[in-house]
Parts: sequence; C-alpha cells; structure tokens
Amino acid sequence: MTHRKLARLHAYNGWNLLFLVLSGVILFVPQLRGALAPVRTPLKYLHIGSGILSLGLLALYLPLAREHWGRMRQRVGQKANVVLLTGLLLGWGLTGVLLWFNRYMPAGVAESALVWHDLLTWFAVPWAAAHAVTRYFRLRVLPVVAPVQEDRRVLLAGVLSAAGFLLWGRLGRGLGVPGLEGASEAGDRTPNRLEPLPEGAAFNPVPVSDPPQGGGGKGRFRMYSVVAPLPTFDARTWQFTVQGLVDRPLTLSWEAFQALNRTVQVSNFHCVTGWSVYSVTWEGVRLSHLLDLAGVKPGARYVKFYSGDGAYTDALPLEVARAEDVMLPYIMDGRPLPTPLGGPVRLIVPQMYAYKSVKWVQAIELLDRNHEGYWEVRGYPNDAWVRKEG
Ligand SMILES: Nc1nc2c(c(=O)[nH]1)N[C@H]1C(S)=C(S)[C@@H](COP(=O)(O)O)O[C@H]1N2
Ligand SMILES: [Mo]
Repeated sequence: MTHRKLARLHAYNGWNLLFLVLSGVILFVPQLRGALAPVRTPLKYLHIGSGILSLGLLALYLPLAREHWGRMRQRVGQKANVVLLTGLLLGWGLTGVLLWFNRYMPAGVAESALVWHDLLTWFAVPWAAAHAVTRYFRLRVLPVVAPVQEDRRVLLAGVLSAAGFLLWGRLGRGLGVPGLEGASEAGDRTPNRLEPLPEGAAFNPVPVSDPPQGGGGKGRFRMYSVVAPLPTFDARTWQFTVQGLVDRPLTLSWEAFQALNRTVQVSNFHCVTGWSVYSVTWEGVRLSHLLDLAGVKPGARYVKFYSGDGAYTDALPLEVARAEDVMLPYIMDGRPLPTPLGGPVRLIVPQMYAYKSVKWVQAIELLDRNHEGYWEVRGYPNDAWVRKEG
C-alpha cells in the first residue's frame, strides 16, 4: 500500500517539478520578457501555486518517510536522492516565499533569496534530467539491478549533474544569461564592467565628468528589454521632446540636451523581481529642470514617458516627477550610459521599482490623467514605491 502511495507521490512530484522548472526558466530568461509579457503575471502565480503544491506533496511524504527510509536499507544512492530532493524543495520553498513577498523585505534579503533560488535551479535541472534518464533505464531496460550497480548509477547521475551544472554556468555566461553573473558576483561588490558604446554609435564622446564621478555601482544590472533587437539611435537624428500640457513644447537635439544643466546623484536601483544595484552614480538632467523650461500648465497632473523602443511607456504623478532625485541621466558611473542599459538617455526614479525607470526615453507628455505603464497593464502593481532599503 505504502509502495503505491510512494509511487503516486513520486509521479506527481515529477510532473510538478517539471512545470516549476519550465515556468521558472521562462520567467527568468530576459529575452522572453517581451514575447511573453501578457502571460508573465499569471505565469508567476501559477509558478507560486505549483511551488506550494510541491511543499504539500512533501508534507504528504513525511508520514511515509520512516518506512520508505527503512525499505531503502543499503541503497545509499536512493537515500542521497531523497535527502537532496527534500533539501531542494525546502530551499526553493523558503527562498520562493521570500521572493513572493520581496516588496516587504529589505532589498538585501530579496537579493539573496533570488540568487539562491536561481542557484538551486541551475543545480536541480541537470540533476533532475540525469535522475529521469537513469530511472527510466532502471525501470524499463534493466528491471533487475543489484543495489551496488544502482549506487554506481546514482553516482553517475551525481557526476553528470555536477558536470551539467558547471557546463550550464559556462554556457549561460557565454550566452550572457545575466542571473548567473549576478549570482557569482553577488558576494564581491566589484564595480560594473561597462560595455563600450556600439561601433559607429554617434553618441561618443559624451562630455563625461572630469574627473569621473562615482566609485562605481555595486551589483549587476540584468539587462531587460521588451523589444528585440535593442533599439539603436543616431546622435544626428535623436530628439527629445516635451509635449502635452506645457506652455512651451520643446524639441531638443542631442547637443541641446547635453547643454542643459547637469546634476549628479548616487542612488540605489531596485527591480521588483528582487535584484538591486547599489550606489550607482547617475549624471544628467533633473526632470524638474526640464519641466520648468517647458512651463507646466495648471491642469497637468501626470507625466508620461515614451521609450524610443516604440513599446515601453510609464507615467508618474507630477509631484513625484518633480522630486529631487528623479532625473534623466546620460552618464553612469562616470561613463556614457551604455545602450543596453538605456543609453543615450533613460529615466531614473530611485525611490520606486525600476519598471518606472523607462529606458531610451525620448519624449515626455504632460497629462491631466494617469497613464498605466507597460508592466502595470500586464499585472505589475500600480504602487511602485520601494518600502525597504538595506
Ligand atoms: N524601454 C524599457 N525600459 C525599461 C524596461 C524595458 O523592458 N524597456 N524594463 C524596466 C525594468 S522592469 C527594469 S528592472 C529596468 C531594468 O534596467 P536595466 O535593463 O538597465 O537593468 O528597466 C526598466 N525600464
Ligand atoms: Mo524590473
């Protein structure tokens, strides 16, 4: 009886784990953000639900564990699998719950939870694959296996899994999968290695600070874009416009934009998915300065931002838009803002989650009503205030 129960639990757990890993990887891969944007939020909740289910299955296993353990006797490999899986599920569960509620956690806690959640996944994927393959052969092809042989097989699975883990790390890095880099560098807060501006980009040279400002951000940006390939711009045709409820609509060339009063700030950057970059030095134009130049009409209550990628928008209430630290930087850590991170010019709203910080921003519009941004209409909270720092 127990045996059948165990077999059923094992099957449910296997399928559930497959869904967890697939949905988790889909949520993680930056290149899928645009294509899967409409289902991102529902998928996240399915993933959370599936995670809760896996903890439920673990709870159902507990009363059977003692008998199961006794039955395994000398099969060290099997025992190791059980311990490993239990550890994985508990680790995923704990970090998953922290991530689920990351908006109420200090940023450092959310960040570690994210790094560990990812690391456990990169370990589990090759292990589960190796386990599934060896188990398939054991059940179908080699029905009678002496425990010793079986242990060898499990050992092989372990070795394969470790090899896969390392290989994936290499591959992931090669493919520029950002989480892996973030994970391996979360401990040492080295300055960002900046990518140079793309060949032929006519935005060089930006008159960077002399001497360069800032000691370098701590942490790593995960490069996000909802469009692919990334947009490109040319300094000769690039324009920044201020329109809507203003006295003097503005159209600024790249030269004119750089001629605006420049300010510097050091601030932290938080993504709502849990990662952060600390102490980034941003240099550029204060949004309130631009608003004053254009002259905001009395009826205006919101500022809408348009990205030059043609897809991404967001908006801020006018009071927020006028805050000291809301700015349009084009220099980051003393160097021209790299194109993947929103260069030549992006928006920065340090006190809100970074989905408000529109990249490649090229136009702003003063409105008398709110505009729901790209991610807000796709399920991100309208309240983007960061509650906790640390
Ligand atoms: N145009 C545009 N701006 C954007 C996004 C985007 O996909 N496109 N992603 C937002 C989100 S969710 C985050 S966390 C930050 C990420 O900034 P980064 O790509 O420089 O790391 O940009 C924000 N601004
Ligand atoms: Mo984000």
